[in-house]
Amino acid sequence: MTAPRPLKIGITCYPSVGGSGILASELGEELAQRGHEIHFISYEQPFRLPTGPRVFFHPVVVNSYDLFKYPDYTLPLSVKMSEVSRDYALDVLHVHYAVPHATAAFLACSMLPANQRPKVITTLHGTDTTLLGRDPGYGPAIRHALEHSDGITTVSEFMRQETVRLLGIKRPIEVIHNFFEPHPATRARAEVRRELGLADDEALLLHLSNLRALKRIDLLLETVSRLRDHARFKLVVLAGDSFTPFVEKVQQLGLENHLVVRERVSDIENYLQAADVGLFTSETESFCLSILELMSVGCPSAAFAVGGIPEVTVTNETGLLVPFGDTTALAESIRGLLNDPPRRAALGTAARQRARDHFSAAAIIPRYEALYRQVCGK
Ligand code: GMT
Repeated sequence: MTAPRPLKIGITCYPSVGGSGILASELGEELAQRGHEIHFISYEQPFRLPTGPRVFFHPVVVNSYDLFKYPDYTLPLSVKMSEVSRDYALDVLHVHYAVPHATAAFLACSMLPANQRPKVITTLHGTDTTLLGRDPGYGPAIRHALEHSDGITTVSEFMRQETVRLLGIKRPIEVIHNFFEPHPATRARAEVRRELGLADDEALLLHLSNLRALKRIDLLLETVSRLRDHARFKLVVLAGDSFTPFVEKVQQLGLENHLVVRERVSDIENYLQAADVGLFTSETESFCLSILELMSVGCPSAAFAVGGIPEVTVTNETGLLVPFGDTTALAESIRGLLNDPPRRAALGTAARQRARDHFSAAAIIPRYEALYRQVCGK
């Protein structure tokens, strides 16, 4: 049997630091390694843009006009998507995060003759459904774009159910969980811990996020302040945005000596492998890619059991989950883990195995490839 021909795939995502953009970039990298031709279309190079053959980047140029009170991105994006689809004869346009990417894909296809239209796959990542989906100014447009996508995927079963509940989508929605494939660390664990100022007997609690309101950094700081008198540790925050708004709270809680912040880190594997426990306090997450990133290097996390997080990590097997808002229980969980290195190691080993079995590139990329082939065959 001959191998199926490689596909030409356009990927539109947010290029900034954020789970959906990271996932889209890694997906493009994995697909290119499998022989497909990948065309990223966005206003900037994705934060972790893969390099190598078969990977292209097409910038969207947005001009500003005095006439407009609000700059428009959707129209120039849709024009670029239609041009790239036509010029490179794309088979598939895969858009990550519905707003405005799914609408732009719909417009892009409308601008092309029927025989030049790529198939459109929309992957819903989180607040495109849970926040914008319930906004009357966005919901109907998101629903319309989804109804016209050739395939819809969500990154967790939680997200699938929310999409049905909030947007009333009746068409099949395929759950394809996120994946993560760690690159090898380039610095030794001891060196990274030294750089972060950790003493030999201090544990490294790691938090990675874009610090948006729903990440509940207030609860993160509250949790570590409860831990302060019971353990030797530093909280390291890899921040995708400025940490300045939280400095006052850090001072109020007297946590200055327990906190290290690094902004816009791109070599995250170096920090992942240096961590002892991950700590997350989001009020909602469709998935929480950061927990998976830590699992993939054998590090368990403690978090609130919200949204899709229980699909990613299993409490008492690969990490620890407590009810939302219970910072006392969260601090207790971490204290238990720090005081019991064999248990921490066992959870970490199980976490790495679960990441490999369920959320590795080998487990997930064939699912996307099968979906592309299925819609292209229609
Ligand atoms: O939906 C968002 O808030 C943005 C999005 C992002 O771009 O970071 O985050 C979502 O997508 C990630 C990748 O699929 C998930 O790991 C995050 O859990 C999810 N965030 C939320 O659901 C709040």
